[in-house]
Amino acid sequence: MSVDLVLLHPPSVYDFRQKTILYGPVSDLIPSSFMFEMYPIGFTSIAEYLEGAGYRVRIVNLAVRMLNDNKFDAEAMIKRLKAPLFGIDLHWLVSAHGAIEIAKIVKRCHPEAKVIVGGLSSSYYYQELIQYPEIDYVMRGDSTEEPLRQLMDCIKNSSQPEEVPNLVWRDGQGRVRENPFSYVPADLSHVMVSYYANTVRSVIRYRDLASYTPFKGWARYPITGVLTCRGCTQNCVVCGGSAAAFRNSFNREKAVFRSPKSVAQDVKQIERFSSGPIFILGDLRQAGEDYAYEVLRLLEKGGVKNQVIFELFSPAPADLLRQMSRACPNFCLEISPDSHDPEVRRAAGRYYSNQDLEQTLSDALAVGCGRLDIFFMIGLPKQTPRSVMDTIDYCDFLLQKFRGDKRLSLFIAPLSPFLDPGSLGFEQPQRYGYRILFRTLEEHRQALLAPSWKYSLNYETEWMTRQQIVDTAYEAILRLNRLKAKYGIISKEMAEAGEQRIKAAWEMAHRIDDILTRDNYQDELSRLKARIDEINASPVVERLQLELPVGLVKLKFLRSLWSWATER
Ligand code: B12
Ligand code: SF4
Repeated sequence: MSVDLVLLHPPSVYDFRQKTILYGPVSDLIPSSFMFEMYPIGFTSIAEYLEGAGYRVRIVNLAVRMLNDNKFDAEAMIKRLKAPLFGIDLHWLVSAHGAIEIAKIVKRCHPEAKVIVGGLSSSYYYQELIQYPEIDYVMRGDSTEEPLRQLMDCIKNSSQPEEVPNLVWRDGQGRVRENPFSYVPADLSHVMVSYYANTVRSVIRYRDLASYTPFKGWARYPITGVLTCRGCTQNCVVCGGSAAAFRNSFNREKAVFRSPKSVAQDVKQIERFSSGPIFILGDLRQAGEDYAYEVLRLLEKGGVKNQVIFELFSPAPADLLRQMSRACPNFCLEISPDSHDPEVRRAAGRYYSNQDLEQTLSDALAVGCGRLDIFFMIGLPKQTPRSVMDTIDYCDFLLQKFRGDKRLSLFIAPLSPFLDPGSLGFEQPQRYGYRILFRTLEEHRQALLAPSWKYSLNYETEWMTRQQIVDTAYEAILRLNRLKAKYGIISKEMAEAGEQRIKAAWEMAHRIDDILTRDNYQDELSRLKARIDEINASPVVERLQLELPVGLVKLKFLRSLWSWATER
C-alpha cells in the first residue's frame, strides 16, 4: 500500500545481530532493550496530525521487528514500503548508528524518495546531518507536526520548501538552506488530541501490529506513557532535555503544558485498549500546584481502573500524595534522588534533603502508594566510587527504616552510554567536572560500535574514569541485588539470576579489555559472539522488578482492537 509518509524507528546499531558488542546496563531501567527499540511518542502525534490534514502515515518500528525475529529482513521491508517521504527519528543519540544506516538503505531502495530526520539529537546535530548525502531534510524542534504538514504540502505541489519553518534542506544546486527556527508553539491544543485512538486505527488499517509495537515484550507488559508537556522546568546537569538545553539548543524559552483535560482524556483512551499501567510522564507540579490538583480531580471524576504511575521531581506534600491516592487507588510513584549525598545531588542539579525525601516516602506509603520506585545514578559531578557504595549503604538504611516494606523498589544505574549533548554537563564540562571524549555525531556513531560499553561512554568525570564507572556500576548493581534478596524484596531465584548475569557481564567486560590489547583481537572477539549475545539477552532482573502485575491484558487488547474495527 502506498502512503504519503513512512516513519521508521531504527535500532541503535545496524545490524546488531551481526556484531559482537557487550552492551552493558545501558537500558536496564527502561522497557526497551539495549537496542533502544522504543519509538518516540512524537511519531504517533505526527501521524495523527498529518492524517487530520488528509495524509496517510505509516509507522514501522524496524528495531522491534529485528529484535523479535532474527530472520526479519529490514531492507526487504523497506523495499516493500512505498512513499515519497521517509522519516527516521534520530531523537535519542543512542540511535545514531542505526538512523544513518537506515537512511542509506532507504536511498538505495527508493532513490526517488526523500529522507527526513528529526528529534532532539537531529536538532542538535542538524549541521552535521545535512552533510550526509542520504539525508535530504532535517527538521528541528520539539514540535514538528505543523512544519511537517507544510513540507508535505510542498512535496505534493512540487514546490521548494523555502517557507517551511525549522527545516534545514538542500536546494536544487545542492546548497544547504537553513530556514528560520521559528516554530516553537506555546500552546499544544492542536496536537495529541486522540493519538492513541489514531494509532490503534492504523494498526488495523495496515494489519501490522508487529510494526507498531513500542518495545519487545509490550504485548505481555503493555505499559503506556502519557505526556504532560514539552520541555522541562528543571535543570538536571546531565540531561539534554533540561530547561537550559531546550533554551540553548531547541529554541524553547519555557516548557509548555498540555491541558489537564487532555491528560485525563489520554488516560481514558488508554483504558480502552489496555489494562496495563499508565505512566504519567513529568511531575504534575511543573505547571503549578493548581494544575496538579486539577489533573487529579479529573482522574478521580473519571474513575481510573488501570494502575497509574506518577513522577516526582522533588519531595511532595502529604496532601498531594493523598489526592493521588484518592484519584488513583494503588497508584505508584517514581523519584530520582540520584545520590544519597545531598552535595552530589546538588551538584547534579537537584536540591533537596534526605529528610524531605524520607518524609515523602513515609507519607506515600502511609496513603497506600502501591509501589515506590527510587532511582540512583552513577557518573555524577563530585561522585566518587566510595560515594556510590555509600549510596548502596543508604539503600540498606532506607529498607531498614521502612522495615523492608516490599513496596520500596530501589534501583541504581550508570549514566550511559552518553552524557546528553545539550546538557549543562556536556556544554560546560569544566564547570561540572566532566571530560567529554566524543563531540561530533560521527564520533558517537563509531562509539556505538565499540566492543564493550566502556568504550561507548562519551565522558569521564574528575572523580571517575571510564574504567571506574564500569567497575563501580557492576559492583553497585550486584550489592543492591543482594540487599534486595536480604530484605525479601525479590525472590531468591530472581536474586540468583541477577547475580549470575551481573557477574558474567562484569567478567566479560574485563575479558574484552584484555583481548583488545592483542593484535588479532577481531578474531578472538568473534569467537565470543555467542556468549556475549547470551549475556546481552539474559533477562534483566531490574526491568522485571519494575513491572507491575497486569492480569489478562492481551484479552482486553484484542477486544479493544475488535471494537475499533467494528466502529469503523
Ligand atoms: C518521556 C521520555 C522518555 C520515555 C519515552 C517516551 C517515548 N517513547 O517517546 C522513556 C522514559 C521510556 C525514555 C527513555 C529514554 N530516554 Co528519554 N525522555 C523523555 C522526556 C522526559 C520527554 C520526551 C517528550 O516529552 N517528548 C514529547 C513528544 C511529543 O515528542 P517527541 O517524542 O520528542 O517527538 C517530537 C520531536 O522530537 C520530533 N521528532 C521526533 N522524532 C522525529 C522524527 C522525524 C522524522 C521528525 C520530522 C520529527 C521527529 O517531532 C515530534 C513531534 O513534534 C525527555 C526529556 C525532555 N524534557 O524532553 C527525555 C529524553 C528525550 N530522553 C533521553 C534519553 C537519553 C533516553 C534514553 C536513551 C535513556 C536510557 N539510556 O535509558 C531512553 C531511550 C528509550 C528508547 N528509545 O528505547 C534524552 C535524549 C538526549 C539525547 N539527545 O539523546 C532526553 C532529552 C532527556 C533524558 N536524558 O531523559 N525517555
Ligand atoms: S532529568 Fe531533570 S531536566 Fe531532564 S527531563 Fe527529567 S526533570 Fe527535566
